[in-house]
Amino acid sequence: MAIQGALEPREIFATCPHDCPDSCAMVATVEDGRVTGVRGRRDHPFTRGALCVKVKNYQDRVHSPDRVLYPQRRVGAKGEGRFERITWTEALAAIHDRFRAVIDEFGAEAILPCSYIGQQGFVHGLNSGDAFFNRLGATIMERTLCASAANSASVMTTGVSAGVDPLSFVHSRYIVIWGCNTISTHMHQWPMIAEARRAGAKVVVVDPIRSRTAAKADWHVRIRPGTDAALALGMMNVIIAEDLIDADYVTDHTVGFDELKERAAEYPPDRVAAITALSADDVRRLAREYATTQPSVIRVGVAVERHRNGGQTVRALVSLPALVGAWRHVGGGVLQSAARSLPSRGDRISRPDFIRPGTRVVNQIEMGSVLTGDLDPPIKALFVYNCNPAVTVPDQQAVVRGLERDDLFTVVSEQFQTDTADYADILLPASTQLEQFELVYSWGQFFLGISEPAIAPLGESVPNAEMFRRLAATFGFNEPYFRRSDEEIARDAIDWDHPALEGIDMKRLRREGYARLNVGDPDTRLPHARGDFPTPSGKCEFLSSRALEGNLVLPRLRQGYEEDQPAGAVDPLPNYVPAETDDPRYPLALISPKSHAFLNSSYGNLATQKKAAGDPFVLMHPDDARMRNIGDGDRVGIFNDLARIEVSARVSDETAEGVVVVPMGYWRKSDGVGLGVNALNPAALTDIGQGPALTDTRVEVAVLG
Ligand SMILES: Nc1nc2c(c(=O)[nH]1)N[C@H]1C(S)=C(S)[C@@H](COP(=O)(O)OP(=O)(O)OC[C@H]3O[C@@H](n4cnc5c(=O)[nH]c(N)nc54)[C@H](O)[C@@H]3O)O[C@H]1N2
Ligand SMILES: Nc1nc2c(c(=O)[nH]1)N[C@H]1C(S)=C(S)[C@@H](COP(=O)(O)OP(=O)(O)OC[C@H]3O[C@@H](n4cnc5c(=O)[nH]c(N)nc54)[C@H](O)[C@@H]3O)O[C@H]1N2
Ligand SMILES: [Mo]
Repeated sequence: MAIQGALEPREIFATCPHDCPDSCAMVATVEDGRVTGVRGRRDHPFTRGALCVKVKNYQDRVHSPDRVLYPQRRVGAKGEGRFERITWTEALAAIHDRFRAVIDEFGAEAILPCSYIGQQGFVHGLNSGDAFFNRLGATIMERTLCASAANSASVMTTGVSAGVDPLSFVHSRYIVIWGCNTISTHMHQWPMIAEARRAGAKVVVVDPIRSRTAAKADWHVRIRPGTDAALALGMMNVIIAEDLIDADYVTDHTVGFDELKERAAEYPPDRVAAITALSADDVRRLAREYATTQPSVIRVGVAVERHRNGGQTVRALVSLPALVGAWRHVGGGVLQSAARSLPSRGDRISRPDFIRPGTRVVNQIEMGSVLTGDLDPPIKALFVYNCNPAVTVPDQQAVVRGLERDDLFTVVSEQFQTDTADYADILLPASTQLEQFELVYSWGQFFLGISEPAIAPLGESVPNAEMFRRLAATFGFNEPYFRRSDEEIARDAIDWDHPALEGIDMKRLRREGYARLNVGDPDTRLPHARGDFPTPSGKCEFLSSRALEGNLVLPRLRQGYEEDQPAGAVDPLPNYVPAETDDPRYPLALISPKSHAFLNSSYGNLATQKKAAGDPFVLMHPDDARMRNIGDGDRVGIFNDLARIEVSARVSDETAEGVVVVPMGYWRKSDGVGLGVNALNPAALTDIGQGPALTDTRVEVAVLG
């Protein structure tokens, strides 16, 4: 345990549990069994002591009077959210009996687990229930709500590489923040960018809106949503035509340059300008500056992968550094997901060996149709933990129709009574990070963090791992595997013998709270100066052998299940495919980025963050508003064929003409109309990685009369 004196108040090491690239090192102060405060650890080289607006009063989340603290059983109608308290024994028995009845009548595949990264740890996170559900024989849910398109696309191109260390950004001289709102969504990266800038770096933000980050950039490249691949291919066109490539690097460390050159030739600046709403001069300028100002680095945000062409977009972006030899320099290259630095042992977490051959796989984005369509066998039982699909999954009305089904038995494990929890038949109480032991990875930096329980779980809440231990025992899964303690699970989760973990063990983590992985010194680290791309060819694959051979799927997101795709299903070269969105009734592009004060839908119910976020709104350009007689503050309806939602208009040139913005995360029950922005987003999938294609959504907006 951390700085643990015998006397209160005690200080306990924790790591922020949220699905965020930063994974902050924190200290919690405890007095009389209560968490009295949290603060960031100043000594952490990446997070440096600052906590964001979401987490800096984390004690209020822990001790909120709205916590779900006891098992409960539904008493009202589905969705009414009325429950009565029961015991854990009763809850487990109810789940067991109903699951068994479903299995007897429909088979185990009629049971569907649904989780995401409400908790970003190895012990209680995304995969904490996999072994249980694999053993049960349940349908596998492909969990692709976030970065699966980009992860698959990156792995296809540069391999299982973590890319540039965010701390190395201080050495970068040209920083392209591409579809990422750093200041809101991973603010701890900003000080490194600011330091680089003081040393002369130029900061470019590619974003359709003047986000908090774009407002601070040297150059805001205001691109039309969903057209980033065309811009990247246009940059390649210019870089190749003007001979700005690093010819030696390309020859020695890449595959498929000739083919890429042909593809890029299809994207001259004039054509790209017409697609992206930028000028041809801007395309040329970005290409020249990016290629010639070294070290240049690209920070890829999730927004660029959020459309049907999202995977290929990321392929194009992560190909750029190899073309110009950016990888030769410290602080040169690309950062998409740092998590690939960590040698995790997915096989020991998810136990894919428990999966019965041929088990059905469904996709989380399509949850609405999965729950309402005619599957054989149908889904008769649903188990939700670590996620809030009633808010975060597209085609919200279909999801809700599914959850409303009287014949669907739904279990929800939650800290709060979310919009999803309202539909539970059995609601189970989940503990928070300060009530449990956890080992936390990061997808934005190279540190591993630990959390010690600062207080005992409140009420009868339990950490996820304990919930699954209880469930496994109830179902008679007697393998010792299902009895592992939290610490044993943490030990199993990583390959501690891997060179990245040299000198790091649990003892040290418990003593120090965090440890930097052995991935090299950020001031000298050069992951791909000599190629060494962990791809099948060992090179940066402009022409993807995985696409040619058909092996694109990331197993971790599928309960360990791996499936090959047919060769030829995916274009082996980065490409741009326009969204088919020319319905004249819906001329406005809708994007739904993260809220500054919420963490996805988490905190959407807590006073401090709700106040900071304000009421739900749509941001629209003054010209678009004028054409529709919409004034600032007017109540408006936003609609398309899927749904209609009502919010207030915020008229501002922060957004581009033709682009409307409704930040995500507001709860249905608190947004005044019962529908959120995901009601307008169809359950469309990306070209690679089966992620959500949210950015192709088109809508119309009208003032409410
Ligand atoms: N405050 C806060 N922080 C968070 C989260 C949160 O909900 N709130 N969520 C966490 C999670 S799970 C994630 S995945 C990360 C994501 O963090 P980011 O990668 O920053 O993702 P977004 O906020 O979705 O989008 C970033 C920017 O991309 C822009 N954008 C939208 N469409 C396009 C497009 O087609 N092209 C380009 N170039 N730009 C586009 C948006 O206007 C937005 O400013 O943040 C994490 N951190
Ligand atoms: N329109 C639109 N939709 C989006 C996005 C977008 O940008 N726009 N972003 C997408 C992205 S990037 C992501 S990552 C997803 C996120 O989607 P979700 O994973 O559904 O994220 P949250 O809304 O944060 O819900 C997580 C829930 O887990 C609960 N939780 C936290 N810790 C624990 C725990 O230890 N145990 C249990 N049982 N529960 C816990 C929290 O209370 C919270 O309600 O949303 C996606 N959906
Ligand atoms: Mo995410």
